[in-house]
Amino acid sequence: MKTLFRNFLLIIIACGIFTACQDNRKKEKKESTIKPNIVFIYMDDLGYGDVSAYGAKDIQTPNIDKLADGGVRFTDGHSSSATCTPSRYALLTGVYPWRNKDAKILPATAPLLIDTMQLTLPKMLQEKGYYTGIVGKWHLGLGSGHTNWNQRVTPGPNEVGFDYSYIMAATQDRVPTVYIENSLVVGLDLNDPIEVDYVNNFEGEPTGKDNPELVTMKWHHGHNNSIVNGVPRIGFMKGGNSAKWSDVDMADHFLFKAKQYVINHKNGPFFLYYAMQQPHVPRTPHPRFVGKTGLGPRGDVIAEADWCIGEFINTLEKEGLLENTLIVFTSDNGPVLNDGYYDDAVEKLGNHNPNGILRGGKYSLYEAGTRVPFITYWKGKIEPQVSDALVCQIDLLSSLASLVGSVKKAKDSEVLLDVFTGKNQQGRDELIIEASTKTALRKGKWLMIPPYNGVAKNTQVNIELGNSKEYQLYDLNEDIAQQNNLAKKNPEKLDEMLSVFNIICGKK
Ligand code: NG6
Ligand code: CA
Repeated sequence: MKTLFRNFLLIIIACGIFTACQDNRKKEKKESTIKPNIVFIYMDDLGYGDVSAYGAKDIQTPNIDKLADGGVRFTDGHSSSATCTPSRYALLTGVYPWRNKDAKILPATAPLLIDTMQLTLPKMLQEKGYYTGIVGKWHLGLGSGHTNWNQRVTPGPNEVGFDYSYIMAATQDRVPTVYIENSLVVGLDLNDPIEVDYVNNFEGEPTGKDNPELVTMKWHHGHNNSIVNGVPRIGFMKGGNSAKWSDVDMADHFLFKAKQYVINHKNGPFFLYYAMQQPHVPRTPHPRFVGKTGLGPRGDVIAEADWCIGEFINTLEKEGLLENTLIVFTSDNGPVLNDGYYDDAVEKLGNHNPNGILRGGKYSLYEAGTRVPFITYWKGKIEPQVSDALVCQIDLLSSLASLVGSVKKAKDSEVLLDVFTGKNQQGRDELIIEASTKTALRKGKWLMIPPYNGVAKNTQVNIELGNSKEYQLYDLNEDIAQQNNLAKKNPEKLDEMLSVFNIICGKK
């Protein structure tokens, strides 16, 4: 009798546990159905004025415009820095790049910049059940300092939160000019090992400097080391011939990988960081885009990128994913014309202004350095609108955490989910912007740049950097082009800005 009773009890307990498990699984399933896929379409050096939805007349970007017209088009959206590595560091970690002394434009041989123990956006999403991937430009360092490109190149994206990675190590103008999939160089023949050096050339290897007869794209400044596909690069490389990418096919190649990723993970939820290489130098449009815009290769690669974005969105649509995918479109920093090659970007510019109405450009503390096209799109969920809210890419980590039910918050990343989804337009109160480790404060519509040594203008790239011996204070409401320095006329405002700046940046 006793045993019968005990068995009966055991059965009841087992049933209880089984039902609880079922309930939990149901809950998880229910929870996962409200988690949208998340895609970042991240451009390289695309300017505020380079998109027709932002006023460009001589370049048409119909596919980006569709996102802008159907989502939130931010007029005051910023990257965290006016150059790539620091900007991407902040995007993925939610930490201001000036807090990390190594967050500068990196050679491909630099060690991984993100601490593998650090919170990252993809790690946060992984914890919430997302499959996470990156396709495209990395430029955040790889390995521990002595990279052997013929073995696993690690740690890298897979160690900081990406389940899948298909990347170029640094930039299109830096060696090694190969793709790396989940830490292995794609198509490498170990009988022809890759060697990379950013200081010394390998004996007998031609360079842009010494062998101008071998180049098909002429260098203007820098970019005179190893020649690959007729393009002289930054850094020296030897071997790895079978693994070298084809520059003109790069856009199609990354697009194919991005589409494949979506199709493979369509049961989601997935996160994809689609980090496109355009319109960074060297600008190498596929032949079918050559001459499309009349603005030379820079215009043509923007048209090419826009086409890729259209194709990518078609894939989401075909797979029935568009209503369940939040897309963030933006750029890592502002525009530059001559960034080291003679490629007609200056000569064929015509009336196009990559900055739009803004002053400065890539490398600059003026507005065009970090104010970039910034769009959020989620079909059926985001009400189309133009938003003047001040937002920064650094805010995506904490904001998306709140979207997917994560309690994670990164140091400098504000929760602005309602702003990103167009439910309100109350953005940040203040933001520290950065250019080559120099910082400035945005507060409300005011911008304050403290005095900095250094040239006012980088004449090689023909961009004003924001350096001045004087304080600079601009009222962006009245003076978006930053023509009237009000520092002397409005000392109270300057003092107020300075004290906030000192508190945030921890300086006296
Ligand atoms: C600079 C390069 C520039 C570009 C930039 C990185 C020279 C003279 N200039 O050092 O061409 O590669 O680094 O651009 O080498 S970024 O968008 O990745 O920050
Ligand atoms: Ca860039």
